[in-house]
Amino acid sequence: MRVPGVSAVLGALCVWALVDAVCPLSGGLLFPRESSSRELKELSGRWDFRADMSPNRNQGFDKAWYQSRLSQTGPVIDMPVPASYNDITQDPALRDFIGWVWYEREVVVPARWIADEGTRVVLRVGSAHYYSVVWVNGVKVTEHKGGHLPFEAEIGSLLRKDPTSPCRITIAVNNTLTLETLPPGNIQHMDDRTKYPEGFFVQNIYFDFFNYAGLHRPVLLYTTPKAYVDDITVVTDFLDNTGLVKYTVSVQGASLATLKVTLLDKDRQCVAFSTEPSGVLKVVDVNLWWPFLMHENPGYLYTLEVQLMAADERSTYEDVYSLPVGIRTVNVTSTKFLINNKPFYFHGVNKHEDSDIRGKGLDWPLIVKDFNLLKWLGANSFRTSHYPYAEEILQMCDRHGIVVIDECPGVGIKDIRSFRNASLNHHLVVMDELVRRDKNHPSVVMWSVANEPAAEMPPAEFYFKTLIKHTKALDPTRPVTYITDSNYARDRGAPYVDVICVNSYFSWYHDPGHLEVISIQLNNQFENWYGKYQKPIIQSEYGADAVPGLHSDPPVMFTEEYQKVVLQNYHDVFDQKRRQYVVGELIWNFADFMTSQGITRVLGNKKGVFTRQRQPKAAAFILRQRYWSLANETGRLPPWAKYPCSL
Ligand code: GCB
Repeated sequence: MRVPGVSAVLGALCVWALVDAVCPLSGGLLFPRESSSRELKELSGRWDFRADMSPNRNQGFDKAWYQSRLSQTGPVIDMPVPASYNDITQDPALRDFIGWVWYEREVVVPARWIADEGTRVVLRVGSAHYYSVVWVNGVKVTEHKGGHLPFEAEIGSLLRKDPTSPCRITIAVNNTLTLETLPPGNIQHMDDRTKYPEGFFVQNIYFDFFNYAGLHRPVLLYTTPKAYVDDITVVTDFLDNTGLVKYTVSVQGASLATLKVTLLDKDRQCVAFSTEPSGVLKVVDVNLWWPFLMHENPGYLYTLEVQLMAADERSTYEDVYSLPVGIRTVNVTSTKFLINNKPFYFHGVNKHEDSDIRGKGLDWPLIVKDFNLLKWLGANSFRTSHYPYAEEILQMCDRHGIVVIDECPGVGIKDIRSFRNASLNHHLVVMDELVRRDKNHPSVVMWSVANEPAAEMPPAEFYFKTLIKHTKALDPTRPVTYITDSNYARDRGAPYVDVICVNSYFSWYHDPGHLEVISIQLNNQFENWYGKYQKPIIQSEYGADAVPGLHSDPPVMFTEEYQKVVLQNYHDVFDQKRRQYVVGELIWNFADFMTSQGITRVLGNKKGVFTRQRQPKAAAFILRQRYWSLANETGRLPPWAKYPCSL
């Protein structure tokens, strides 16, 4: 009895390996938006659900659970979507479940979508962790490898085959992590019957957050006409007062099409127009996209409205898609990170998609609360540690001018076997998917291809050289990095990154309890890295755990005072080095978050400056004071945001 269906998982892996090999990304994956030509139907809410608890976790496939209603093949429970399934019930077996779970929902599809042969009906899954297989009315329509990124399938032609049957969507999701997944993991079977019950196994992971699973982001149906705008790519620049929007539109479903490409300002006034599928739009008296606290009018967005007209022998088609566009540039020198040619200093946070009950499930109240807290803190940036966040969150960043380092799920690449070609090939595909999804967000200023890999291992050099080169080829306009915690002298990928991002936990993981070492060690850290590479440096993580409500003076580890003093000691060094080549500081972490159980984690990681419920610890006030004074020094604040005297 081998759990969780290792053969099934491996079988699935072979299929995916094949898909990866034969299907390089084709086409776009524009965020689904309603328009005069596109309709949208959200499938959020209650779904039927069953975890496959069979010993090999493969019963669902053996018994073809997708062929009939899930409730006909066994018991089902209610499961909200979007949400992780782990914390929804009282069952520890479901919280810690590894293997396939099954979701099902029957949907009423508007009759006109089916009747009109000129309409494409697309089923989109915002993210499902980790492997997914999707069926509609028992017919497999797609599969996808990897959480945190969307995937979709056109299902209109299938629905039209039997317009009388309802649209039953079945999604099987498997959260098993292997040495070749991103993030990597490893299933370990414990065969010593004197210690473990039969079938006992654990999922080893090499990252510090709970491996939440399920349908994490909205599942929805949307329509486009048969001839449609498939993808848009914009790259922006400016010269004096003139903004330049270089764009490319790709069209599917029509060999001949006419286009109208209109750039509208905030008041919906046309500022530039073209009828070409690609070109450069010029914007006189441009309003640039500026980060929060760097300008009195941050996050200025134009709208690129693309209108397509096409015809075939049967019909005419019109499609309209609107894309928000921020005009800005990003450049890196040996000492500076420049946005719109002005030095930008990251004073921000690392986050997680994580909260009570819903786990990693998208939740609008939480998103808006977090943005309010970011602004309260005076944060101008965050890193999407350690995986791509929901597109809805990036849209908020675009709107509010919050700058983003966009990270792929390459966290915990620690085992030398995870540097092999199979892993690298998958990592390249994930970067393809990430850049395809996020390339048009002005808030995204840098790609991070990994967090704390074992960069000192010999194969790391080829791995990161290839990965970074690939990412730069996908997007030559943004710098690329990965986050390191290795020794400057032995890090094999650092020669290839544009910005050095270093994590360190002096007086915590090293010399615990010795606050007096921070200044020397941090200073040396910076001098060593800069001395060797002459690239700008971001302190991409630093911090200390604080259990809210624990106090001690003099400070002792795990108290709010200790966390506060760690921060202050780091800040003193940042203040010296930011005048030279340090271009940012990102606290670990914005909020406490759940991890797997372990002897160093008390109901999760407590390095948040906010609790998991988003209440401030003492450190939050220290950070707030600092960030607002940094903003006063380096930015141009709107009158309403002047350094509040109440601080
Ligand atoms: C790190 C990791 C992060 C952990 C953090 C910690 O270096 O990048 O994922 O949560 O340290 O608190 O240990």
